[in-house]
Amino acid sequence: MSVAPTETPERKAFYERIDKDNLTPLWSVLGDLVTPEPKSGCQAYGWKFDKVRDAMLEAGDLITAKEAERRVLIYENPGLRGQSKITTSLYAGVQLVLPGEVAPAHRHTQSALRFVLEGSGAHTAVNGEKTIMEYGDFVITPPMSWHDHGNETDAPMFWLDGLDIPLVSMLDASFAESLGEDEQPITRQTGQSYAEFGHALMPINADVSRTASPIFNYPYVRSRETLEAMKRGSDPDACHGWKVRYSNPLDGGSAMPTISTFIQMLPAGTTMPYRSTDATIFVGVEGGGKTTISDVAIEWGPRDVFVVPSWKPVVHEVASESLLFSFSDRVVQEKLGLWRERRGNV
Ligand code: 1HN
Repeated sequence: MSVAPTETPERKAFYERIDKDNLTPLWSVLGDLVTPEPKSGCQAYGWKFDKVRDAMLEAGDLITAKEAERRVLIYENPGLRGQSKITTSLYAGVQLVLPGEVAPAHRHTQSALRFVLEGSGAHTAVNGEKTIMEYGDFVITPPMSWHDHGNETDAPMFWLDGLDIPLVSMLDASFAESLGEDEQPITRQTGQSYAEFGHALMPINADVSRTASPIFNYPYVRSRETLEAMKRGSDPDACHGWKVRYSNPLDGGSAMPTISTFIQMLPAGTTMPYRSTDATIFVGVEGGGKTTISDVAIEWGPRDVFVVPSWKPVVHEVASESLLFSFSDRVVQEKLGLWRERRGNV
């Protein structure tokens, strides 16, 4: 759009006069409001897990999971400091639950995802059912579902949390409450949701109008099997390798209403440049390599997190087969008719 018109003394006097009545001229701000391309404070950036892990263990000495409610260190985008955002629309953090600890039951309108980074066998409970978490598992807590976490193992458990907090704040739609108990009552068998909905079957009376997936733990062993089968049966996509999205078996849509989630296997080599309007958070799962986002190169390995802003071209380069989990607000943009992508160097 055009540059702002010059400020004459008469115009300036006028702006100051109307300012008192909370009015402002569009022609002074239009260029910043409606840009020819996405323009964001969000920056390309990466966090090494080893460093985050050390800080988390220090936090473990300073505060209990119960006192903190959630013992989390927030990944703050360097271009959005002080806002608890990893991208303009999404929040991410690393959570630590030590042996014997509980993170007490609560619920909120924000959707949350967990992606397990370290440990084996701790649990999360969602809407009356427990699930045991393993490395690479992807777990969801849909809007307003009760959730609490516990670690009955003898090792610390770390996972990445992704939430739509900035999106919900923008809409002024935050509601939250505590249950008042550490753990919610368990009314379903562990693994029941996956057994009922995870095999292309579902109970005949299932409520298919739910906006989030009835599966709340997508186990890594299954995701990996799918990617291995795709690798055996098809050529990799030039931009993405073999890539799948986590879907809601009720309607084929996104597992959560506001956050899209993906896992991909990259063959050894370099991907074709790719850009899309959904700023994306990536998590290394296996292997590792270098991802170049415009002119910023980020080295990553398992458990490392990096962020790609909207509409910045991305190239992944891996020496051997590597896996990446990722999430973004793509589902929201698609529903609003805003999502765009571009393949190749154009
Ligand atoms: C939350 O409920 C969890 O349940 C983690 O583990 C992080 C950050 C902000 C608000 C709620 C959790 C959160 C959160």
